[in-house]
Amino acid sequence: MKSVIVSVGVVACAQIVAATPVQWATGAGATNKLYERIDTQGHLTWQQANAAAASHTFNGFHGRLVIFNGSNPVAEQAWVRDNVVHPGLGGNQTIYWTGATRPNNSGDRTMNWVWEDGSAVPTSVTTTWNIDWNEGAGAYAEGFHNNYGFDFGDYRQDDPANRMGGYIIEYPPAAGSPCGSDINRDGVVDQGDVDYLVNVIAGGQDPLGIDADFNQDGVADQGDVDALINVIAGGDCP
Ligand SMILES: [Ca+2]
Ligand SMILES: [Ca+2]
Ligand SMILES: [Ca+2]
Repeated sequence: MKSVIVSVGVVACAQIVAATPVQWATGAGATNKLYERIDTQGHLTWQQANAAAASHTFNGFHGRLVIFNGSNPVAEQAWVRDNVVHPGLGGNQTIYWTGATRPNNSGDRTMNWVWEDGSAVPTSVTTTWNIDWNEGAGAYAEGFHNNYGFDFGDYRQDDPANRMGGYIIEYPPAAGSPCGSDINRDGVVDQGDVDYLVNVIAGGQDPLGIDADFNQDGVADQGDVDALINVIAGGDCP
């Protein structure tokens, strides 16, 4: 069912010509988030990658550097490696930035890593990384390491040795639904989305921070609810 929703969304937004993000929709630990590898040329600091990730959009949702915050972060990391990072890379020795940073290279290597959203990276994840601080003193970030003999590791944010091949973006689960109709981001498009939207428009709590102007006409009102119901019933995106 979820794969059907994804394919509809891709068709409806065929004008987006960037590489199509891949959704992790099935299996243990599946996040329903969408992931995309962006290949770049030459020097790339973590700050540059972080800003670039936020400038990418898919189905109306902004991307951000990938973070592993699903129900099983270690499984999420492995899934992204196998399905997003590795395909097509071949034997190139290169690194792709993720959304994990550390302000310096002192203290316990597995501690004090922070995701781009401000939450702490659990040691269940950092203990799977090769943290060597080989690049000397400075601020670090974490990346997928292709063909280094290990898969995940630290690297200095300013890319001192021009090792970067790009960065990995994630989009929220709702980006996989037609025109963002999975309002409540639970992986299915149904009455729950209508309920969530109606509640937000009525002034209720909005823990997900949605854009309640579903039909993008500048106001959040009954017209947005009607447009969402139409999409759920199989109609066109507004
Ligand atoms: Ca290193
Ligand atoms: Ca939903
Ligand atoms: Ca509206």
